[in-house]
Amino acid sequence: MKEQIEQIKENSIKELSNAKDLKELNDLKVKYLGKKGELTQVLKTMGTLSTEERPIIGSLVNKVRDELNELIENKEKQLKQIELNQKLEKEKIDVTLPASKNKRGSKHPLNRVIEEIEDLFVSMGYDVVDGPELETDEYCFERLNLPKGHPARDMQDSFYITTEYLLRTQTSAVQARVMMANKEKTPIRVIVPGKTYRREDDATHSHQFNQVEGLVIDENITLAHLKGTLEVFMRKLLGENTQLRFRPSYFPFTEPSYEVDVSCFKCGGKGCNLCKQTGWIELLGAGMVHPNVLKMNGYDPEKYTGFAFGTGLDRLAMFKYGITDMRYLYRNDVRFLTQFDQMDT
Ligand code: FA5
Repeated sequence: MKEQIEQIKENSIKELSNAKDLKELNDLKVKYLGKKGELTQVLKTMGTLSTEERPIIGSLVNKVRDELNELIENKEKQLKQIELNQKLEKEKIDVTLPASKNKRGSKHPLNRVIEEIEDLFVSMGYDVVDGPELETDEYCFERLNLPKGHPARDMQDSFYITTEYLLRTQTSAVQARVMMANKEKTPIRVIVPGKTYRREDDATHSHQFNQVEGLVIDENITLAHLKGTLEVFMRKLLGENTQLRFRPSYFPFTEPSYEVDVSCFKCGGKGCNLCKQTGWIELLGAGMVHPNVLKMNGYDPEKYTGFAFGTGLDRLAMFKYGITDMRYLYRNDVRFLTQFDQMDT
């Protein structure tokens, strides 16, 4: 039996030393020391031995078992270290590699312009107000001095939903809403950025576009206030050297009315392809609120005066960022939209 134990010891030491991984080591542990393992089987036959042999063989089996346990423990440590090294080797991080780029969204050029305008006017004490895009004929036209059948209605080709409801053609509709909501309360100082709709579609006209409206009503408001306000507005947006030119025009809701041009910010007024060699770019409609409009919407025109202006935000964004076709603004092409991250003023 002694030889048998020595043989088991020899075999197991050889096999354990050659174990290549933890799984193999564990299988060998079971093979030799497990419940049905070879060494355990030897212990079970102890009953057949004489009383003299029993303690000798017993202590020999225990010694071998202790030796094997120690061997397994050491081998286990060694294999674990090897596994860890292999893992570390595989997961090695090259800190010199360039970092992968985070894809960030970018602000739409129209929103950039709207936010810039809002910040400016809020800093001058204006409120930013909103109105419905599905508007009534009453607010879009009638309360702005444009009764049914008025020829000036043809200036804006409209999307009517019913005979009474249409998609608003101008943010001026909100002028009447603000006046009706405040009735004689002054001062009114609001801007209204928002979507507007007309039956038009080409490189410089879109069926859906954006306007920003401005309205101020108080006692003693004059054309000088309008001029000063538009100067601040345009210079902030387009550059300190921007000049303004007021040309007489016609809007049913203002009297007098003006088209307001700004000096071309590309050539500084000398003439270039952007301003079609004129040196000027038409950007705004404006004027003093028509007395009829004041009266119709709850303000005494003998006591109050006001000014209003409106401009197309799409065109403003196009000029500011050098965009050649308005339809780019609505195609949501990420390559187009991300360009403006670097261009902020
Ligand atoms: C108006 O809409 C007036 N409500 C502006 C106004 C307000 C005048 C307050 C007086 C007092 P107009 O139709 O010119 O005016 O449009 C104003 C601007 O909207 C235009 O200068 C242009 O920049 C923009 N616009 C008009 N139609 C389109 C369109 N189809 N696509 C893109 N922009 C447009």
